[in-house]
Amino acid sequence: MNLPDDTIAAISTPVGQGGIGIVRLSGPRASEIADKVFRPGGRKGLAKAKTFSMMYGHVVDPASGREIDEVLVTVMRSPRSYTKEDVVEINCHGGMVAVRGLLALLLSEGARLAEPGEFTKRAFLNGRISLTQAEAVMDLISARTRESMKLAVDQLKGRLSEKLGSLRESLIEVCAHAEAYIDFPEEEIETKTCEELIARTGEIKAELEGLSKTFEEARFFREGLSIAIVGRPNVGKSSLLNALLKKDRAIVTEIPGTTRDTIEEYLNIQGLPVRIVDTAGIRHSAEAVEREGIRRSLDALQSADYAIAVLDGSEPLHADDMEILEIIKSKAAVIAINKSDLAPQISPDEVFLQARPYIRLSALRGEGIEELKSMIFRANLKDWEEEREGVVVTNIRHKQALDLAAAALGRAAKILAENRPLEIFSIELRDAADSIGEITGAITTDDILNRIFDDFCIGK
Ligand SMILES: Nc1nc2c(ncn2[C@@H]2O[C@H](COP(=O)(O)OP(=O)(O)O)[C@@H](O)[C@H]2O)c(=O)[nH]1
Ligand SMILES: [Mg+2]
Repeated sequence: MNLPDDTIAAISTPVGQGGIGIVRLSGPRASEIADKVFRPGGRKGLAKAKTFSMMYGHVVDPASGREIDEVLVTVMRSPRSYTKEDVVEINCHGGMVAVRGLLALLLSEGARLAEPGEFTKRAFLNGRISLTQAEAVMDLISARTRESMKLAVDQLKGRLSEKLGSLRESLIEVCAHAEAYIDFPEEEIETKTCEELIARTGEIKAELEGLSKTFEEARFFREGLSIAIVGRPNVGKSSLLNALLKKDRAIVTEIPGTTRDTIEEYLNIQGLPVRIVDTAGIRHSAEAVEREGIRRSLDALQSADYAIAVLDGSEPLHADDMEILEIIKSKAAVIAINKSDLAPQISPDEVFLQARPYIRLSALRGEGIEELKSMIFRANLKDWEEEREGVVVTNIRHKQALDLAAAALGRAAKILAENRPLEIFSIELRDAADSIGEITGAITTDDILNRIFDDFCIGK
């Protein structure tokens, strides 16, 4: 892979109005290009500026000599910068015109518009960070809760890549050990050595599987846990959504069928980012528009990680309720028996309730809501208390590669146990090492890089 040699520029702050807007440059010509549009307040230009110093001055259009904005410029020289290249950051006023005008000038002076994530990609290509660290940058930016952010920061510090790096090294050692026998075929491999190789392979496999298993729960902190609120019309689904959010988000009326489409909102449950979807009531007899709403409800239910099935506790169970309970049978779910402020008509020992966690609550009065949140947290994060302090995997790409590596090691151990040739054993081991290398970026392809950095934001 060729190392980049041109100079890129992009707006690094969000689009819109703000106090400050930052345009960033990286590459060998960063300070030269910035200098062309910068009129320093003092005597020194950017080319002479000390690294990590900030200079005051104006951006001037070199063609017309017209002053564009008043700015502060930071110069960070290679290799001690975000990308390991020369980096210049220009802080200008945070209006759309100012930032865009500045960027346009830099592009006309020879910078190239950066692709999404290209600064971080350069930090990776130039060897400053691993691939998992680069991915953590984006996780950090998109984190919705502190807990999510903590996991991203851990990964950014390199905890995961260090762990994987050392596992990969161990694998390569085992491989070298085995290959010594391939190179000297006259030396018969002893049973004891063979057992050792199998044992080491098994240990590494177990570590990989342990890491892969953390994904089950840790992924929720990166992707968010998605929950669908379902139930027949008028049981209080929208009221429950509002109570969970502590605001009037969804329209609540006594008229059945008020919610026609799904409504999505975000919620933070003890650090767990949750995407919650309020759905249209599911019932049998319905006209066309309502039927479309119901279809969407069922879609939302299907794609959700978890469901809250709402019942109206002030009415006896209805055929539609039974149908909904049937639909969610194969789903991780809690049953919320709403309207606990009214006289109860559903008794807890009605059969179906036995098999499911349930809670009585009143969306109207806000009673039982915190308890419901705790139930959701506990149900989805059973092992989290133990796992959260260790190294965890939050990214599906990492999990899939770990699984591939573990499978290859499983095959490898079997090959030795069956006295098949060491050559095949070592091929499986090398495959496993390659899969791990693809996670950290020790081994990479343009394809992997494009897939990762295409999801980044511009200017990062
Ligand atoms: N008494 C009582 N009424 C409620 C409660 N939750 C919702 N309701 C009422 O039930 C009706 C339907 O509520 P809504 O949230 O629109 O139900 P949805 O159709 O399932 O979304 C409204 O008149 C609400 O005020 C509750 O906990 N107690
Ligand atoms: Mg509703």
